[in-house]
Formats: sequence, C-alpha cells, structure tokens
Amino acid sequence: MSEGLYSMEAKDYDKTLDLTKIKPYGDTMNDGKTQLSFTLPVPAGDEAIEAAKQLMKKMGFENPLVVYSKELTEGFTFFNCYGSCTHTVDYSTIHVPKVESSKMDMHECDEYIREHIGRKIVIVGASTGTDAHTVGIDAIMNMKGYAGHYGLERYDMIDAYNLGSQVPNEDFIAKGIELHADALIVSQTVTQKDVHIKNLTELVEMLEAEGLRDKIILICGGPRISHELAKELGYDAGFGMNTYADDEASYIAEEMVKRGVQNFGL
Ligand code: B12
Repeated sequence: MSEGLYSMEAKDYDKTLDLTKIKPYGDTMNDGKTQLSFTLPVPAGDEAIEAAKQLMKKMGFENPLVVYSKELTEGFTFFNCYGSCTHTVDYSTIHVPKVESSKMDMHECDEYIREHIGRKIVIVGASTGTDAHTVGIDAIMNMKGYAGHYGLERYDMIDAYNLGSQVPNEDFIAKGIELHADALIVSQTVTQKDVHIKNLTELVEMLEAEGLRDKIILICGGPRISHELAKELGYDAGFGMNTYADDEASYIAEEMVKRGVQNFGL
C-alpha cells in the first residue's frame, strides 16, 4: 500500500510528540503559534502596538505580531495578535476529576429508572440568586432539549420542574420540599466577583442547617462550573460546557440506586 502525504505527516507527528512538553500547534509541531486578543487602556497608534508587543514578550511569546488593532472607544485599543509560546505543560501528569457514571440516552435512562427505582424521579431546577441566565437550565430541562439531546421534561420516568431564573435559595428549597424533590439542580452563569461561589455556598449551608442535605442529590452546572469546584463547594456533582440532560439524568438515576432509593426525597 502506498503511503500518502497525510500518513507520512502523521508518522512525523508521532515521532516529535513528547506528551511531557506540549505547546500550541500552528503550522508545525511545537512551533507554539498562538492567536490572542486583548484590550489596552491607551489610545490607538504605534506606541499602543509597541506596548502590546512588549506585553506579549512578558507573557512568554516570541516574535510577537500585531495583525489588527482598533480604538474601541477613546483611550482603549483592541488588538489581535500572534506569537510563539515558549512555555510547555506536562500533559502526562494531568488529572481532571470527572463525574463518574454511565451515559445512557433518554430511552435507556427511562428503562433503568423503571427497572431499578420503580417510580418517577423528581428533579427541581433553577438559575438561582441574582443570575438571570435561563438558557443553560432550559437546555437541560426543556422538553425540546438542546443540541439533539432531549431535556428532562421529556423523560417518561422524570418529573422535572423548571423554576426559571433569579430564584432565591430559600424559595428554591421551599419548592423542592413541596414537590418532594429527589434532586435539586442549579444553574450559575455569572461568575463576576465570585457571586456564584457565594450563592452556591449559601444553598448548601441552608440545606445543611435544615437537615436536608443528605436527602437529595445536589448538582450545579454552568459554563464555568467544573466537577472539582462543585465537590469543593459541597455538591454531589458539577457539569460544565457541552453537557446535556442525559449526563445528569444518568448520574442522578445511578447515584440514587447506589445510595439506596428509599433514602431519597425531601
Ligand atoms: C444570552 C446571554 C444573556 C441574556 C440571558 C437571556 C436568558 N434568558 O438567559 C441577557 C441579555 C439577559 C444577559 C444578561 C447578562 N449577562 Co449575559 N450572556 C449571554 C450569553 C450571550 C449567552 C449565554 C447562553 O445562553 N449560553 C448558551 C447556554 C446553552 O450555554 P450554558 O449556559 O453554558 O449551558 C450549558 C452548560 O453550561 C450546562 N449547564 C448550564 N446550566 C446548567 C445547570 C445544570 C444543573 C447542569 C447539569 C448543566 C448546566 O449545560 C448547558 C448545555 O450544554 C453569554 C456569552 C456567551 N456567548 O456565552 C453572556 C454572559 C454569560 N453574560 C454575561 C454578563 C456579565 C451578563 C450581565 C451581568 C450583563 C450586565 N452587566 O447586565 C447580565 C446578567 C444580569 C443578571 N442578573 O444575571 C457574561 C458573564 C461573565 C461572567 N462569567 O461573569 C457573559 C459570559 C458575557 C461576557 N463575555 O461578558 N446575558
């Protein structure tokens, strides 16, 4: 079999790839080529471009190149730049904590709940505190779902209640009790000044104070939420970008079975 250009290149990549020292890839392996953009609080001009280049050198980029710059408003200039990153990371030692559960699709999950739990699971969700973003929680809960994944409302074996946004933690808990929730799921999008940390922590503290924490599965999600952060804050699991209803439903169902179904429900 003749070797095409592609496979020859692929072989070359393998030879040069050292996972203990990875850096950005542009045109060739290990060239470090990176695109970045930022704004400096100075008026546009040659001095601004020179400042951007000097800053990039300090960030560890060789051959800094400003390919586009524009004054956004008086005294603020935006830059698009390229440079070669001089730093590397050791990929071989990286360990990212992840939610451990099988991934069942909606039909498999319904079947699993029917067989192993024998009743509908009650899931109550909201975007809590001052957070007005609803698209994330809707993506997980709405019947139509998101990106080809049906939302929790569509599951036969899940009773899903979406309370919307800006729900105070107190009201969220009260609704959870009223509906006999097995799981409370929280969405947080705004992270400015760590408002999400304060809000998520408050919910855990309130549940603990009322002796309810162990009776439910508590999940948080959002674009800047990781499983690691969620665990640190006292949640059972955290889901970030590119997660869907099937991830959460599978996790909740398996976790309830693992811990004993009879122990659940507010
Ligand atoms: C739409 C939008 C708005 C809309 C929201 C409308 C609505 N009904 O939701 C409006 C215009 C109201 C808005 C307002 C604000 N916004 Co806004 N908004 C956005 C925008 C453009 C898109 C967010 C979105 O809908 N993403 C799509 C969804 C599907 O993605 P997702 O939320 O990540 O959800 C996925 C996962 O994270 C996960 N997930 C999410 N939640 C949950 C929950 C659970 C339980 C689970 C399991 C999983 C999960 O699953 C989802 C599907 O995969 C983003 C920028 C961006 N491009 O992301 C800014 C952005 C989020 N907004 C931002 C800001 C700052 C604001 C304001 C504070 C602006 C202001 N100064 O007024 C206000 C917020 C006011 C408030 N009190 O909250 C910042 C947040 C910065 C930060 N990290 O703090 C962003 C990032 C813009 C930016 N670059 O500055 N915003």
